[in-house]
Amino acid sequence: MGDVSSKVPTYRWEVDYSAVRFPRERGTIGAGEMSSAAAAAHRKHAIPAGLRGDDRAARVQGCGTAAAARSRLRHLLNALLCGDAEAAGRVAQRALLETGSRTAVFADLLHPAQTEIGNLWYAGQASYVDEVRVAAGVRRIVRGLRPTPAARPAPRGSRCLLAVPRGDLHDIGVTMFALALQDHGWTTELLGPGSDLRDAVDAATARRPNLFCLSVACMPALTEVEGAVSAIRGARVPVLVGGAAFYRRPDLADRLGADALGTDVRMGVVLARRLGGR
Ligand code: B12
Repeated sequence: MGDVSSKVPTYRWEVDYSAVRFPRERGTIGAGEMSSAAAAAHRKHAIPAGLRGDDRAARVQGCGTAAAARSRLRHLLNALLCGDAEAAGRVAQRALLETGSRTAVFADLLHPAQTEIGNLWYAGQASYVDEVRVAAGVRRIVRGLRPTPAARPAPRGSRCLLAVPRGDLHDIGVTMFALALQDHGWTTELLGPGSDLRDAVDAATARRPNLFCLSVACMPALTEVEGAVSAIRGARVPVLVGGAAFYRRPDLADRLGADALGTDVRMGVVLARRLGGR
């Protein structure tokens, strides 16, 4: 494969990146944006040292240095903003080739790209239309990456039920997480965004998976989610939560009574293994 950078056109939105902090340079969440209770909860759930945005993390990504990782992210963003699906796909496929891990591409490239689009929107440098175009491109890439089975999968027969609250359209994160779980040996069942949380409770209590996962971007009434989490845990099924709703309020995971919060797909598979408990 040739040099990706030479093939990616420059988008007219070419952004002044000095104004935008990359998510991995400031950790997973800007602690300054949180209340002290939220910051304490974030520390409790934080990604272990070594998985942050430094050169060490860049090496995990197969990028060599943090600067190379930023450059790859930038090429991807430009291609996605242009609607150049082919160029964007090439950047992601190259990352997959170098890391040999779909989970790494999700956690270290595609998730940060989406976060960056959110930041650009906040900075007034990307529009809603850009956001939708990029999301469509990322969805396509997610579905086009080949499975990369993990060397040490979860025990045979590990089953996970995943759900999103009714009407929550943010399906990219939960799709990535389901695929990463599959690469780590899990059988996954995803309840669609049309289903009620009561359906999720019924399914979890009837099917008794090893783990129940809830992905939330738009949080429904907290009492409703608390009730569902409590009923599922009452059936002795551990509950792992994640998604954009927890970015600035990681304390919500405790409030909901969840067993743990996974702030990205890599941390999610580690926690799933721990909670799945076999
Ligand atoms: C793309 C996007 C959209 C797209 C969604 C397209 C799609 N098919 O998914 C569209 C344009 C449709 C959209 C709509 C809206 N959006 Co929107 N959107 C985003 C954006 C820019 C990126 C989301 C994304 O894909 N992230 C990438 C994925 C990979 O990240 P993720 O979901 O967090 O998943 C990762 C981890 O969290 C983890 N994970 C995910 N789930 C789970 C579950 C478990 C158990 C575990 C362990 C881990 C895990 O693994 C993933 C990979 O690492 C974010 C901004 C941002 N900074 O993220 C806003 C954002 C999520 N949206 C937001 C809002 C408010 C909306 C709207 C209400 C806007 C509006 N006024 O219309 C609507 C709601 C529509 C609806 N009914 O759901 C808010 C949510 C606010 C909050 N809860 O705090 C955000 C954060 C933007 C903001 N304002 O700050 N959005």
